[in-house]
Amino acid sequence: MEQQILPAYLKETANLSTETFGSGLINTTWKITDKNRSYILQRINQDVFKHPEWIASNLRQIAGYLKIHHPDYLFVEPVKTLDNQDLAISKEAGYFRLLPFIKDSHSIDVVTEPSQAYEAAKQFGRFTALLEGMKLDDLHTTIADFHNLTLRFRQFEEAIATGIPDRILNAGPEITYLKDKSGIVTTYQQICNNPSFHLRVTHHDTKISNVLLDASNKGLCVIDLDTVMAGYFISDVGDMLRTYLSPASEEETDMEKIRIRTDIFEAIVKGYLSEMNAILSADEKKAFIYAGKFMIYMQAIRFLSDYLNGDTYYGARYADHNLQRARNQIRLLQELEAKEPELTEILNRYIHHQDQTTSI
Ligand code: ADP
Ligand code: GN1
Ligand code: MG
Repeated sequence: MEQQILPAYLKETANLSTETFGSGLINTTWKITDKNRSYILQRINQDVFKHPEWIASNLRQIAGYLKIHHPDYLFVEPVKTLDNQDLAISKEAGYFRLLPFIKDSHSIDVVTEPSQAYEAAKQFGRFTALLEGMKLDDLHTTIADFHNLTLRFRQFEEAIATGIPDRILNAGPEITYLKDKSGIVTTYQQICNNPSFHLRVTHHDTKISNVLLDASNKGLCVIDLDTVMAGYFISDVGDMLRTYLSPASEEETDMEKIRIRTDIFEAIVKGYLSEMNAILSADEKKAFIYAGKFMIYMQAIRFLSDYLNGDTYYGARYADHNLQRARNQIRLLQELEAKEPELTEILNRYIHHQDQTTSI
């Protein structure tokens, strides 16, 4: 599939080598290597992104803003097709984009050291901070209601009402548990109505593999920008907490391996606030740990809804895969709640420290 699209971008395609790359669940990614340079080719999943041209438009707007206001930022802009388009379109295979492969960069899939969490959190914070002056109206909403927890909860209730009967039975304890925790949805609704919480340019997919690091493991920039749109900081901080705190990923089926690493938590706080401290309101900073609950809970109900509906969104590599993923997220939520007093102490120390620094 990838072979047929390359002539749209490159005059010479005979000697290219291609390999599938990355671990995303939604788009398909290849690394394309030429004699002297490499590219990343991506096929945009149109079931999820109904308007790929909106993603292209967002990237153009952001690139334009950064060129004027922060010209030194390494923003990975798509390569234009030979006929100067942002996307290559094939009738059979859909929408594609090509990116320059950033030389000497790499990404990681699992956080093993606090320094990695610090670098990533700093990069995601920096991205939002640099774009603080950008008009949100200039950005399209590439997935409507993507992190709207009220809607996700409604979809979960629908799946419980209309999903596959055997699966609903099978997931009884998980359904009960998640319904009982719907206070997390209520808090989200309060946040939406609280004028101290602000919409900003938000990445919405802050897993560690979406940060490019240099050879000495310093953060270079953020990538995987399809879901960049207006949002609350709880989306970005929350997904970092969700995916960095535990040494075991969302794919882990041995629940004993899921635990919260407080040193990683501190690194996320430090890294994110190193860029966002002056921008976030006091109420927002207080919601830092809630952000983790928000994203873990949302992912749990998304995985469980998909299980009940027959794995149509995330797919499944084995029977009950999405049920297992939901169980994993439930365990992570429980572990986070158990550690909340300790994490709050760390957060308070840090917010306090930051405030003192600012007032000097
Ligand atoms: P997905 O997560 O949907 O597969 P990404 O855009 O995150 O897609 O790309 C997958 C991986 O490819 C990244 O984790 C990173 O390792 C690598 N990658 C993506 N874009 C670039 C780039 N411009 N330069 C270098 N590596 C990249
Ligand atoms: C999807 O494509 P990927 O793997 O980066 C999903 C995220 C989920 C994540 C869970 C557009 O992200 O919201 O958190 O899976 N992206 C979309 O692994 O639904
Ligand atoms: Mg990615």
